[in-house]
Amino acid sequence: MPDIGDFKDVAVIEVFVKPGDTVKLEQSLITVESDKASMEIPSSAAGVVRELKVKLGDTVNIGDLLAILEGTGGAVAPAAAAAAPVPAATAATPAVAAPAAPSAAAVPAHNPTGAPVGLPHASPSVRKFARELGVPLNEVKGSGPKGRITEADVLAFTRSVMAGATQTQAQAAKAPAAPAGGGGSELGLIPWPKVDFTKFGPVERKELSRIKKISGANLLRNAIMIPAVTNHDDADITDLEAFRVATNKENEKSGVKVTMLAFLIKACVAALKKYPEFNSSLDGDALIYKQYFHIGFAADTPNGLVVPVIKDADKKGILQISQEMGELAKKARDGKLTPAEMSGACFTISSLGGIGGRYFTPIINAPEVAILGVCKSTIEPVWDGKAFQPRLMLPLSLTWDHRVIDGAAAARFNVYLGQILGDFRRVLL
Ligand code: CAO
Repeated sequence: MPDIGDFKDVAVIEVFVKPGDTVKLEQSLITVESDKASMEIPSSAAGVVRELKVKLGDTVNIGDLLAILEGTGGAVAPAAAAAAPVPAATAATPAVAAPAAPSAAAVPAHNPTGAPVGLPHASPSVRKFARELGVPLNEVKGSGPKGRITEADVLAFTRSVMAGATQTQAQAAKAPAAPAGGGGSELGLIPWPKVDFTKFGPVERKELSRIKKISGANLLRNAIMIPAVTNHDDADITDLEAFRVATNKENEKSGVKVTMLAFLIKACVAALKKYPEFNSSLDGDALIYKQYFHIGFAADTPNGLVVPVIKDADKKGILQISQEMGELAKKARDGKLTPAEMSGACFTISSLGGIGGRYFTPIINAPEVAILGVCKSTIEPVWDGKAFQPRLMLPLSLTWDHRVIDGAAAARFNVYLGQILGDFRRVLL
């Protein structure tokens, strides 16, 4: 059992293999579930399962032996997975945040040997959601990976029952699936177009990476379930950019490059402190206000998007944040981020500043309630009351959950963010 972060006595909720099965390297052996997340544990070796050391309902800890495999040469290897586990696509995993695992794209999708018995196949948050609605999970048909029941399935079931459908009809109601799956029927949508593209020209079919599959499911849920609005604004970062460039010159030898994103993280912490509802999460009819400031940042990797998290950004200086960001971004690109390094974010920043563009509408990384998108700064003519001045303007796009935040608060958040970025001394006030 590998180190999966700060977990103890996690329950085994699925067992995918049985003695006699042939297991590939990094094939999922079991799913474990804590009160926060469920995740699949991959095998650290390939071979034939000689003995399983865990069963459904057991609890496991780091270092526990999960199975004994017999290699093709007859050698026996313990399959306590050494590779980092692949978080399952649950509500608890970051959303935009595609969890990365070492060689995540290379992890083959496992084929469960049979339907897991016992607990319905759903994450803790989905179970909680179902309990709140009084939905019997064992009557809900799962549309997620491996038949996992998603929040959308629970909602679809509820809608069907409320519309007077029979239970069978309710079960038949399909949750929104990946577009190509043709889901969305309960939303009254027409089916996803099925086109034979070869009729029009040569094509090549490529499987989505594991990160894309996981993030896609999360993005779809967040896009459908969150009444999201995006406010666009500009921040004058002329002086801040000059300070950043000067700081980098002074620190040339340190090897740490101060980035605009580090200043944005610090500025967002100040804005989250001033407007605490942006640092909250919905829990039924209540809001959980977080008293910590962990900021996620979207990182583009060859396998897809991941969101590493700078923990306790309020307690760190710009240099430390820049250094940590550099390390986390490298780990992200190398596919070496651990689940712990991608969890716990209160708020996410998605910066396309190094690439280009003006504004965009980022999707909220549930259960967070807002996300800041940043694009490339450009010199703009800004009227100072007497004349136009050339100022370096940074485009900001703040997407927020309208169930928690109102438009006026979002506008204030952006204005305050702009004021801080315009004069960073305000952080001290
Ligand atoms: N305006 C103008 N220039 C900017 C800028 C901005 N807002 N932000 C960064 N830059 C510049 C940097 O100064 C740097 O220039 P130099 O090389 O001349 O110093 C260059 O752009 C490259 O920056 P970077 O991208 O390497 O560094 P970063 O700190 O801005 O970003 C990271 C790091 C990991 C966030 C980034 O590499 C990345 O992955 N961005 C993509 C995130 C993404 O895909 N978001 C979309 C999510 S929705 O699908």
